[in-house]
Amino acid sequence: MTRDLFDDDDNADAAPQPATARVPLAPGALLLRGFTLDAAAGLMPAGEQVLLAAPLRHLQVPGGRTMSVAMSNCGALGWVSDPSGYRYSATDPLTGRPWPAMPDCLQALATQAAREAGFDGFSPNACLINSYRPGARMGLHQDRDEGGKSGDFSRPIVSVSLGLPAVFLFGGPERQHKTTRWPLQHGDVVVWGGPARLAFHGVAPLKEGEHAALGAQRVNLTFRQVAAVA
Ligand SMILES: [Mn+2]
Repeated sequence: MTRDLFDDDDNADAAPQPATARVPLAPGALLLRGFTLDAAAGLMPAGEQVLLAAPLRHLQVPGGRTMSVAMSNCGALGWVSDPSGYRYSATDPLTGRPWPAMPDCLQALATQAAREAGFDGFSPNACLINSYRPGARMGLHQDRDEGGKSGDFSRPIVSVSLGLPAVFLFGGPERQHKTTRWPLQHGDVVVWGGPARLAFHGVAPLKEGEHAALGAQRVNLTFRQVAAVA
């Protein structure tokens, strides 16, 4: 008997996984497997340049806890947190300078991924760079600092995974909604917008491992189009 390569009815674990695929996570949310696999080698030097000018750092959240994920930004605006709250800022509080410009290759990737997911005209002005070391995690949260005073959530979030694999948790618009778990690999991109834009999401604690290009680390680039900052 000849078995269809992608017929996984009888044993999902044994079915070969295509290198690229479109996987719906929820209405408005799409995982583009391997979307940036070919471009990944070019993205990493661009990211390294950004981090020379705006180093990774562990931010404090309101309440005083320190995040396990190290962060930086590029683009006109960067997401920052301190004991007084979360916000977007045009300057890096660590250096007092504007954030490094968003490299063209990153901007183009984000626009292409958004288009692929059905969101034309995405033009991000903020790219948050998150570095996860083994054990680092991101608790369930919504991305809602982008809407500004007008509460404009018409633009999607584009999230690029590089380095070690991680498990992405994706829920609904209320914290108590059940979450589903999605393994993310180097080169995967998740786009969520429309009815999924304010979905709660997070990342399970990163497992130990070593990635050929990035070492014991997962780097997540998330692109946002932030409404005017007050
Ligand atoms: Mn988020």
